[in-house]
Amino acid sequence: MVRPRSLRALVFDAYGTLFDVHSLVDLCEQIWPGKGAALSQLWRAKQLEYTWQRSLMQRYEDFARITEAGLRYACAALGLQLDEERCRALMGAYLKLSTFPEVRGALAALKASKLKLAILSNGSAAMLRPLVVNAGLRSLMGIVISVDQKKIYKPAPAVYRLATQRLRVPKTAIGFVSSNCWDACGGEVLRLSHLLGSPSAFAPSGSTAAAHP
Ligand code: LAC
Repeated sequence: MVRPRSLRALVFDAYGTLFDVHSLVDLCEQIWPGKGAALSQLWRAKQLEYTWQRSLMQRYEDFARITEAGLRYACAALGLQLDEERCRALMGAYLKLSTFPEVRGALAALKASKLKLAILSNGSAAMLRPLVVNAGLRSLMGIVISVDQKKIYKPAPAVYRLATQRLRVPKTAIGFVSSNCWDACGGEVLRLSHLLGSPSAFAPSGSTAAAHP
């Protein structure tokens, strides 16, 4: 694999970039037929909204609690009964999300090209560790960085600085990969090379990530 000479490390967002949060649709569908896709969409939207609210209020809560709160909201809003057993099953499944099909091959090729690879995620270590292991990515993705150390969520600038601190690589030599456009824009604050962003409704105006989805 050919890579820019200046690039020494690639840092990946986890949820939505490497791991498909909507791989839970099938399980949601089994529990509440006909509602799986709607539940998964609302759950994710609320989960993210809560992270931004918590950061603004400076009242951090662990991502597992945020994720569960998002699930409870989404079920209530859609009129779906969430008992403790269902809640445990869905939260357990969050530790076993599928990766997108191209992820394993791409990471293997990048690792072979001697790039340092890392995850930088909102997820807590207790969520990310099993996620990486269950997906069989442990040998490819040695460094997993959680925002939990900073007690604030993306896209707060302090979070992206964790990547330069932990990797000990200058920020100009780090590529940041996220399919969450607002996250890619957050990475730009530190001038981490922005490599990928998806066309997303969440792109702040004036950002290059918004201009080049
Ligand atoms: C993460 C969220 C933003 O993994 O997807 O940090």
